[in-house]
Amino acid sequence: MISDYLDIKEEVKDALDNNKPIVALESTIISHGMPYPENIISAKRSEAIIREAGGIPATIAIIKGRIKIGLTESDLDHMGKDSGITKASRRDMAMILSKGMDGATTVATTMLCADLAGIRVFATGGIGGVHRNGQTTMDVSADLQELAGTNVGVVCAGAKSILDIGLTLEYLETHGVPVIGYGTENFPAFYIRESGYKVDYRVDNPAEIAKALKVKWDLGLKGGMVIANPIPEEFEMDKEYISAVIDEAVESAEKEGVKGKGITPYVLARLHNKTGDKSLFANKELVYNNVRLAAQIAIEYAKQ
Ligand code: PSU
Ligand code: MN
Repeated sequence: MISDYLDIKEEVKDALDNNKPIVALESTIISHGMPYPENIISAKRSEAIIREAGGIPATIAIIKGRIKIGLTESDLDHMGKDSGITKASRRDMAMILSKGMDGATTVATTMLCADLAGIRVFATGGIGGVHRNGQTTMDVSADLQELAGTNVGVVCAGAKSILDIGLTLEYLETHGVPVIGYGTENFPAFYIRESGYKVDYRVDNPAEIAKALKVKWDLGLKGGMVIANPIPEEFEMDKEYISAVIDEAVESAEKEGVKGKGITPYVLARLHNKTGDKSLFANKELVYNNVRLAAQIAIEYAKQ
């Protein structure tokens, strides 16, 4: 039984039983996406924003081989402080659970676990995608495959241009994943509001997004939806500046021979170091902006 592997926190269980709005949050962003202690500050602030907006947060992680749906404060501290926690993507789940290990859930595994629990809305910073040169290396984030098949709406600030955004959008199109722009026609690129690529549809209010999710799943169209929410203007970074830093970080990863699941965390850490934490500040603000929108979508979704 699936329930044998899940520990659902009491308030999340209550929310599930009573159709209250819930927003799932990932833990790779805590353990591998941001440095300590900003990672924990950001995780707690995200939960608080969801509550202020009238939702229930459910941060997801694997602790001692158990899938936790909703973390306690000490769980959050553990995920942020312990530097040895494995980044858990879909392929890692069975081993991490059977060995009783800890695992930080990526977008892919947070979707997977949210779906197991019955949570339909999830907020993060940026999704993984097709890496630059992915047509040769075949480095395509498992996040995209999960979006293709798992029924969870993912609110994000687009994808970082450490990836090939054009190929990422092609992949999503092939797999039937709608890409929605919240208040914009342009697919955002994390630190900047416009990547130069278009979204499939622009939607200007959370109720319309909730309706689209319901219609999609009512029709039996399996898979998620990318709800791309641009970073607020006041926090947007300078395009030339951040592009140059990203190029340098991607080159450095190549030169150092960083491979596989180590690439994204390596590049993120390098960006934070090279920008004197300017990118970390932007990262936190765009996450807060995303969790706020996700709470509004979850509230509308619960009304249907
Ligand atoms: N992008 C970010 N911050 C992150 C991640 C991506 O800006 O923390 C994390 C997410 O958990 C995402 C994962 O699911 O990296 C993708 O890793 P990979 O490229 O190895 O699939
Ligand atoms: Mn990869």
